Amino acid sequence: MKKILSMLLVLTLIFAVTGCGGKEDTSKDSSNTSNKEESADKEKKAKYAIIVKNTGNPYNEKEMEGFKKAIDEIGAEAILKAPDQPTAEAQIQMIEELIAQKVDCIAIAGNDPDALQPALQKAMNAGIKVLSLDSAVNSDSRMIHVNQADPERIGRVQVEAIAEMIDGAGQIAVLSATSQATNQNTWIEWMKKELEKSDYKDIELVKVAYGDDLRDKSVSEMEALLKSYPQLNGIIAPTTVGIAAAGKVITDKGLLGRIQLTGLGLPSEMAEYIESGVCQWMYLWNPIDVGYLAGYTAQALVTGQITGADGDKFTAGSLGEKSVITVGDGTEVMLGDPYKFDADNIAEWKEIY
Ligand code: RAM
Repeated sequence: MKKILSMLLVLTLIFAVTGCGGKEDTSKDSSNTSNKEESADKEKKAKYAIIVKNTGNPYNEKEMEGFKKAIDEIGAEAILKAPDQPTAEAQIQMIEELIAQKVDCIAIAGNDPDALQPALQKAMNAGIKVLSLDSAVNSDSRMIHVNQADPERIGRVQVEAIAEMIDGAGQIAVLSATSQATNQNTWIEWMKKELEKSDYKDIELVKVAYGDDLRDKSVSEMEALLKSYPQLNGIIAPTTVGIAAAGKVITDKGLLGRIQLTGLGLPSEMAEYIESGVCQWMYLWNPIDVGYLAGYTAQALVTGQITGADGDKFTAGSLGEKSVITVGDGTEVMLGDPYKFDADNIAEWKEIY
């Protein structure tokens, strides 16, 4: 009996092994097709997350809108996140949540260049593709950065503007976002370099103030600047929250013509101040496009089309072909040039962003 049982067992095993082998051979082609289907399916089901600087800023909302538009076009799932405060701590908590959720990609507008590194490296070690947009994290914390425009141009053009508005002489101050924001800090560095030119020898930068991209804090920082520097002639606010707050304070205090204002503003928020002359002109780019470009950059990383290396190329939906270039010790993809908004074109743009 024992012999019969062990013979049966051997026969069963032989059958199982050959049966299995046969199945593998004949199913090769169909398994290839289903692999393709599976990866297309996986791409569709991929989860693409974006973390912007903070809530309550229409610029960040537009950025998320553009990101979602790209991810919708791809047919995947977009996860949109914004902390209440523009801090690294709040973003770290969100990164941890997204790692636990096993997302495929995290795109982040960093509230600090270095503080997010451990969390973002943890994400990359877990196979999540990481990119920054708008405000870069350091090159060890990401695979690529999506830059809105050339930082040197952004910085220099704002100094050129305020110098022209105050006729080349007087005191100016900068009303910025947070003291840790990579984008604003880089632009301010370029402003300072521009100010070294002899053309600006009669212009004094008296202070860089931080309104933290919070509306009320930006208003009170602007009021404090006026109090501390009664001779102040001009303000550069390289943040959409700051410039709108400064426009409001100048208007409310009846300082039109006495204090000049320029910087980076959303046409929808600044139209009234441009129309009144409080801000003669300012600059920006399309924040919807910044988010949209980040969405397609994310897809190119997730599908393995690019690795974030110099020379990589991909098609960013309706924005067309984009190339990855080395900047400093990391790589970037760039949206375009900053755009000038003034009384002649503001009516047209205020409806868009
Ligand atoms: C604010 C944010 C954002 C910046 C714009 C110009 O909305 O700080 O990061 O790019 O201003």
